[in-house]
Amino acid sequence: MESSEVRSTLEELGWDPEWAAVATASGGIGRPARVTVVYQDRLAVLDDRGVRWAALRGRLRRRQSDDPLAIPASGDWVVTAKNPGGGMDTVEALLPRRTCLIRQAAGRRTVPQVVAANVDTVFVVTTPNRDFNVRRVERYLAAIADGGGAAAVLLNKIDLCDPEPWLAQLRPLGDTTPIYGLSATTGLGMEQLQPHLGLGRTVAFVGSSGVGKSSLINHLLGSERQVVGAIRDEDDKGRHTTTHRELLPLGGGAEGMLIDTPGMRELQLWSEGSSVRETFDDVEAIAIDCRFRDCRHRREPGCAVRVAVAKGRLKKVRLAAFHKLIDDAATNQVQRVGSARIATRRRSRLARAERDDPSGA
Ligand SMILES: Nc1nc2c(ncn2[C@@H]2O[C@H](COP(=O)(O)OP(=O)(O)OP(=O)(O)O)[C@@H](O)[C@H]2O)c(=O)[nH]1
Ligand SMILES: [Mg+2]
Ligand SMILES: [Zn+2]
Repeated sequence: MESSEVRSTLEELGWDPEWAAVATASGGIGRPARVTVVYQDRLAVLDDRGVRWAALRGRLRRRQSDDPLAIPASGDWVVTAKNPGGGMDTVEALLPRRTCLIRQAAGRRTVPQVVAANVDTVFVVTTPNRDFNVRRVERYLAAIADGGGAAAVLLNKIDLCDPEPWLAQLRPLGDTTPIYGLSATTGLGMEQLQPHLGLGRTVAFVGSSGVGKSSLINHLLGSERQVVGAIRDEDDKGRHTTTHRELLPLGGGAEGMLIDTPGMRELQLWSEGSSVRETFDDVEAIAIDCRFRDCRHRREPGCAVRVAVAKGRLKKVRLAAFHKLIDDAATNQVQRVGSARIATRRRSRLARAERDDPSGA
């Protein structure tokens, strides 16, 4: 672990009276600390004394084997205690999250995984090159809406081309989500991130490998703290340089905390479907005129949404993306309910086939 870590007060780390009340209610006795990095058997936590290792108490470890969401993640607040037997401190309690970004972890089964917790704003980073994909950004926004934090879309690397046509493609994603063009390399537009930072505030960077999440973080930190890796010439994709999610206080007189994340192949939505509708407020606005209140805009008679597509008032790809998200959310819900019971062989085979289907990506 780095010894040159920045010292922060608990308040700077985001602690407030509400958290104190929650900690008391949790029954965990000890010191509050914020999780920075999580490894298999231990985690690094940060408090006003600096950073140290901690291990989960048996009770918490047993709970997490039933519930993957009980595993602490970067950004979580925990209550820690000295280990009477010496050695690493123990994590006594995981405090309920205010916001959390969840994805489906890759693996044999569909398991939810917390990407980052207690984040005020999630920055979805994308780039004006061959890796650009509006639909992917849309999926990120839906997952963020589910988790409860605010979102902003960052079009990074605008030093490479005229960003306007790319920004124009992102703007229809919503009136409430800010879209910023910027460059980690030249610093152009970086000031747009400042309103999201500040005392006790936490932002997280998500997006495909190679979009420049770590570069943006280094620029904000004013140091080469995070390793950065070149993208591939053949398709502009990154090489998965960052391997761990990590919380980093800004320090150096600046207030706020940053969470770097490894580039995800696909943030597979973990969603109830309701926020899908929020993300597609343009589709919903037209759907008011559908004959049926629960119209799915597929083959129902009197569907105003399909009329809008036919008349060119709504893009066909936009409706397709809407359907795709609804389908993903439904699949996830089925799999989640399924895994809570005893999964039959057949069901897990089905889930696997669905996950491995490349057309479903
Ligand atoms: N031209 C230009 N290149 C950039 C900019 N930001 C990042 N890069 C380059 O893009 C490549 C990838 O940057 P990273 O910061 O490693 O990307 P990342 O999103 O952290 O990638 P992973 O850790 O793999 O998820 C590096 O070669 C960076 O130098 C930018 O604003 N402009
Ligand atoms: Mg990185
Ligand atoms: Zn309809």
